[in-house]
Amino acid sequence: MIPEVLILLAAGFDAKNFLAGCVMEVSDLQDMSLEQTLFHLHEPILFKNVLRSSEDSNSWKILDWSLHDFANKLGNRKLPFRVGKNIATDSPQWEVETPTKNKTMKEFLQETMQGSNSQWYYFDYKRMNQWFEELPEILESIDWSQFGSELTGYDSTIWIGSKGAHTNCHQDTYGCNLVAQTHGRKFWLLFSPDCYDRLKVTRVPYEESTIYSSFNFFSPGDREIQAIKKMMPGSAKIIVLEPKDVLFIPRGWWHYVESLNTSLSINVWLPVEEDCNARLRETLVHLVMDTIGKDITRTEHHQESTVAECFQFVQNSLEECQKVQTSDDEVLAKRRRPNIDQERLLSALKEKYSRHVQHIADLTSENLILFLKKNDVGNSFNSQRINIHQNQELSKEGLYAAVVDAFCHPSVISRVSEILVDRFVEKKSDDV
Ligand SMILES: O=C(O)CCC(=O)C(=O)O
Repeated sequence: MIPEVLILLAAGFDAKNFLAGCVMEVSDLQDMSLEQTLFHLHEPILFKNVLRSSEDSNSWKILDWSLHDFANKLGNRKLPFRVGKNIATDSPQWEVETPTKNKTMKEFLQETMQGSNSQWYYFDYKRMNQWFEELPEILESIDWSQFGSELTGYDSTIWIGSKGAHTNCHQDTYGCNLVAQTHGRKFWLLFSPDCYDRLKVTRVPYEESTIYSSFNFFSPGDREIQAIKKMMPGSAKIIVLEPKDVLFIPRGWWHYVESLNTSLSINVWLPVEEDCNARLRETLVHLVMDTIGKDITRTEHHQESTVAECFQFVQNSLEECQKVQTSDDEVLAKRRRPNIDQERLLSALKEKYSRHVQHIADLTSENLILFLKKNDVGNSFNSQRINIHQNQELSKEGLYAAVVDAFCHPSVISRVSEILVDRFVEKKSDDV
């Protein structure tokens, strides 16, 4: 059976495209289930202390286990941890620049919980069903049913890191995101989708379905602080997740994430209708990267393709866009909902889930600085910053990367994809 949440998500919802002025009553909103409500949110939201351990029906068994229990269940299995440094650097410590060390979870805990913390370790962005295939106990210890979804650990991604382990600021191309913090604490910086012209976006280094900001929020300097100062109120947010918290991130929100101590979190990406256009844009980036950009550094997640394969991907994604256009008549129209005023939506959510729903505080340059000082993250402001990319802009490699990056800039790729959609995707007659 396809869970209701997935049908709705697959049907997609882009509130901006809905008829303005057709506003739902709060009483209607109160009848809506949590999973339905999520699609309508334009802003991230925190479900504080929402996860229940095994005594409840919606159980997260993983919460019953300490990190040492978890390590015992993994036994001698070696996991690849990326190793970075807890120092201030000018540019981000990119994934492709951090070497990997294989360690058992026990070794990881021994080293990071007693060690000096001069290095951070991150077993990150790992599909649980690939890494824990023969450990159903672990895969079944995750349960998203509280959010109206039948998804479990088989569909989820895991992140295990020590203090300072971080994911550089980026936007995921697909879906919206539910993140569960099960152990330790994690700091999240969030920026609304329209901040991209302030965040110095880059596709270099290249990771499929990830658009990076070139800012270094681990040890931010003046340019990061200045950029934050110029952001519109409400478009930058800050939150620390603690065990049992769940964060919902709507489609397109940028995020920088950092472990404040040894931490474990799990997430699922939920598909949305607009993913088909995003897929087309990704196939175009893929084409550039595997042709003129084939010498650009990339993460191991990327599978190189021939030119013919790249064009096949473009064609497939155009066909998918066409399918979504035509099925819109039969399926999607029924699932369309009127535009929902966000404030009323939030107040209805709070009324219904008052114990858990919490607003996320706005980020100011002042609270970012306070945060960094209090937690001693990256020792950024007063310490010597290390330049790990000497004169990259002036070198031949720097120019090459800049040209490929310009071809892959989201505004360029969006325009190319629009032209292709106009040319190849037939609109419904009433849209023409
Ligand atoms: O936890 C992290 O380090 C990053 C998580 C993330 O990027 C995501 O869930 O989309």
